[in-house]
Amino acid sequence: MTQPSNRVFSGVQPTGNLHLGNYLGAIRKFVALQNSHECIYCVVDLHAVTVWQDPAELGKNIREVTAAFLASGIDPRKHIVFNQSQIAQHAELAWVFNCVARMGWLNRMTQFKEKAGKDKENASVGLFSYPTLMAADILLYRATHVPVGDDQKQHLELTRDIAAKFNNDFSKQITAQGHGESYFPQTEPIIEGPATRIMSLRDGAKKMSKSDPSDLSRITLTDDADTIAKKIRKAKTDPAPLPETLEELKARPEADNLVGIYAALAETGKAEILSEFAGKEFSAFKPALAELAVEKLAPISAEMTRWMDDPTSVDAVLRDGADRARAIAEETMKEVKAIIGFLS
Ligand code: AQP
Repeated sequence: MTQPSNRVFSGVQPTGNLHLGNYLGAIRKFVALQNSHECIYCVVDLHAVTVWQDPAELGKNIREVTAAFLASGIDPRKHIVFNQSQIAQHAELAWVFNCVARMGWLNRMTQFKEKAGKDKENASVGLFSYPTLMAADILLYRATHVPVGDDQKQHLELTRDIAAKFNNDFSKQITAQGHGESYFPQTEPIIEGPATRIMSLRDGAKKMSKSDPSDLSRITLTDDADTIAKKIRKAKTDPAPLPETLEELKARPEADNLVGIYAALAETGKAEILSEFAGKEFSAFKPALAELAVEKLAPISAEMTRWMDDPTSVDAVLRDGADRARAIAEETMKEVKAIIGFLS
């Protein structure tokens, strides 16, 4: 199989509470990339079970992420949408990468430290090796680009390190088997714009996250207009009016976050938002932000509900996507096994 020149891969975990950070930091970028790239978008359910998932909820959450993809404008006929556990090769390649990656590399991963917290001994082995599975997701399709939020930067660097070590360890076989100098590409992350790290509405120092115990910390894609307005009204801010400059804004994390959300929703920059709102109180800014958020999210939410009410169609999209993803995955794994020296 020849190395594709513009293939995008990315994923979202079906862990419930899909939020504005997931949308602005990832899903909206997925949509935009469809015009210029061949895209593969995955509901990463194998990643989800690295922490406990209620079996009675998991299926619904898988469909919800799929519904969010479709409602946001991802076209499953032109591109591929599927859930990870349907393709056994993700876990198979992850095993190979567990043998390529070094313990020291994984020990440096900050997301594991944050998620495992103080109780490291009790974290699953899967949570520790999460980044090698993520590398397998991406490299199984030899993707050239991965749109993600800022929190995934370190995992993308590890993916590049794993690809480089595999290419180096097996360089003779890779060349001899006609793949040129390297088999896996050096995948480029796409992390840009004002929404690479949306922060909690309750704490400007914490990332907006699905697992935050406070529902007021995030706007979810299924919140109705009143809930969105309430959450923005209650968002933590400081008493000063909005500043004139980006420099001043930087020193005020909660204000910076709300201006960043406004800019991302309006598809412009923070400077443009400040030029409109500098000197105004939050009592004027927050209703304008709520109105914009509702305008942008309500159509997505309505479309998500439509898909969620039709699980048979969602499942058909996932099955069709899996069939097309599997064809690529099988080919890659066949070549990887030959490179390693396994008998077929
Ligand atoms: N706050 C965020 N701002 C911008 N982008 C974000 N992403 C997540 N949070 C933000 C991006 O969304 C994509 C999907 O994320 P995920 O579902 O794979 O897992 P995550 O990063 O662990 O998401 P959460 O919401 O923060 O969940 P928990 O609470 O479990 O940690 C990724 O591209 C991610 O960068």
